[in-house]
Amino acid sequence: MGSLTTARLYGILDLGYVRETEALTMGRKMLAGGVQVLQLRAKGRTPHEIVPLARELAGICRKHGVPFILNDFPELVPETGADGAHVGQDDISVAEARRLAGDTAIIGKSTHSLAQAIAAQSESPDYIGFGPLFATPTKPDYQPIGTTDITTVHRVVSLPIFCIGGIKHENLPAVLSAGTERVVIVSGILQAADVSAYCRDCLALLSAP
Ligand code: 3NM
Repeated sequence: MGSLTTARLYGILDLGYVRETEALTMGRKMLAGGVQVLQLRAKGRTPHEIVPLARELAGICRKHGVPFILNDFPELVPETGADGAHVGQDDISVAEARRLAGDTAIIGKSTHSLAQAIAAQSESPDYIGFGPLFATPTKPDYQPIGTTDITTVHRVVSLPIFCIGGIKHENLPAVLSAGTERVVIVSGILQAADVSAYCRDCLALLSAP
């Protein structure tokens, strides 16, 4: 399986943007484009709705050697074959998520400030999200934190840090210049005219020396 420690492009398949019937096709396009981590985000859906789709996505991701992460629902990790789960600030602890998901599961945690990122480190997640950098319709109620703390967060937090929120191909060079190597992109990917090409173009920027 690909490793989180080398992953630079993390794509989220958010059912707020993609119809359930299109989700597998979209997942395949994202993987063909080279996303190195894939998350299923299905806010408001029940486990009953999530499990069949998650199982299929887990199988496709496994073939590509890409870690597959469920947003929330760590308890569904064992039965879906997902590689892990992502929890938010208001969700259960990393330890509790790990207990539900299994010892070898990848557990990620959202952080929305430098202070939260530092606090999250003591919970030992496998990675953190850091954002939203910019205002985003995908998470409209969150205050953007900008890019000024990116250098500091990388200095003080020794976990893989994925910047998130309002990141697109257009502003990726500026985000990278602010001091990160890893990003999560949601609407930029899902609304692209050619999803795979968009992912490849982002990866080209992310992999540039
Ligand atoms: N989490 P887009 S921002 C799902 O800051 C999510 O924790 C965030 O979507 C956080 O790439 C975000 O469309 C939305 O802006 C990112």
